[in-house]
Amino acid sequence: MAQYEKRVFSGVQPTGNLHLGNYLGAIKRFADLQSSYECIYCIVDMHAVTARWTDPTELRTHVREVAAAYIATGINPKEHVIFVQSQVAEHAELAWVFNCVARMGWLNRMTQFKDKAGKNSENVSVGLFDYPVLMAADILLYRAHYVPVGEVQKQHMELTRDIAQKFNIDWADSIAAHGFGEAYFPIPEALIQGEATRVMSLRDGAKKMSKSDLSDYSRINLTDSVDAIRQKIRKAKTDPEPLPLDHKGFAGRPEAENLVSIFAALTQTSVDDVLKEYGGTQFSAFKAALADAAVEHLAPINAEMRRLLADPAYIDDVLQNGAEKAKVIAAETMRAVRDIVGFRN
Ligand code: AQP
Repeated sequence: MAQYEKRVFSGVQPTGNLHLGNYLGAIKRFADLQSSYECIYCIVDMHAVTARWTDPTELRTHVREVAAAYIATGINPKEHVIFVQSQVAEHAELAWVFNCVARMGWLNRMTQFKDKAGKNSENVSVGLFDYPVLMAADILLYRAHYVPVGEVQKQHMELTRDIAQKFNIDWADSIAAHGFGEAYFPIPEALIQGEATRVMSLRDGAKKMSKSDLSDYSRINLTDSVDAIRQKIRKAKTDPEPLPLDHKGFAGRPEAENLVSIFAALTQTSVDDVLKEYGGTQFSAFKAALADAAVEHLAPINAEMRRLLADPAYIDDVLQNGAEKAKVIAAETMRAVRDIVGFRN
């Protein structure tokens, strides 16, 4: 394996319906980072059960789907690490230590919990509330420097940084005494980049595109056929006005802004450039161009995912190898953390 100075970590939940938002907001950039950093990409099945338990067979199928998406989008599993969170017990172990570092007030401020729990906060699992602490453990277990994520994870990334900082301060003497210098955990940086860091639902520009949306027409799935992609874009909600000439024209038009941002991200241009070309155009013409761009971009990924999913033994092999590599790093971190906090090794 090549030597890299810095490490990247990110994860995706195997909750089915992997969509264009997951792709443009996160997965698309995973492969781009592998030439500069050591990359560790996780399939976070322990997060996937925080909202509800899934049928075990379905969960394993969804795990393979995320692995297939990682490989199909260009991540090289020989050079980098693709693995499943529940195969590395240290994620849960470090999360416990961090449960005793994080403060209730910090977690009470997490807006994603409020959104996901809604009016049902007394009845959701403790795991859903604690999700951001487990996420901090995922990242810091590998002492990662960079974390490519969508905009929705911004607040959780700030919490991860707070946990790393508090751990480093609370245990500063022990960290130094054990030869780790001034700080044990690096303070990780979120990479929230691109023109589509928050892709919205195709049915409602005020709602994020989401795996759990009951309407399949709200999202483009990475496994959608060419016909389905074209039909979903044709039916996407818009308004009767033509495309605006500049950014200001998006005021009160979230669906228009969403489709233009998706087009910019897919064609690797900027929203401004898209408006230069399509400003004043009717949506019917723009949607046809958007559908072409989406198909051109997603069809090869879709075909490669299908090819990989037809060979589950290969995917399982990649995941087993990945878990073995991840376990080496995770064990080293936990050994150090046990020394630092006074647990026995
Ligand atoms: N709509 C989105 N636009 C941009 N990025 C997004 N991400 C998720 N939705 C969008 C990013 O995808 C990565 C993996 O997400 P996740 O599996 O942790 O799921 P999530 O953030 O809870 O959102 P989902 O996928 O839509 O699932 P549900 O239905 O459970 O809410 C993350 O980097 C995320 O930011």
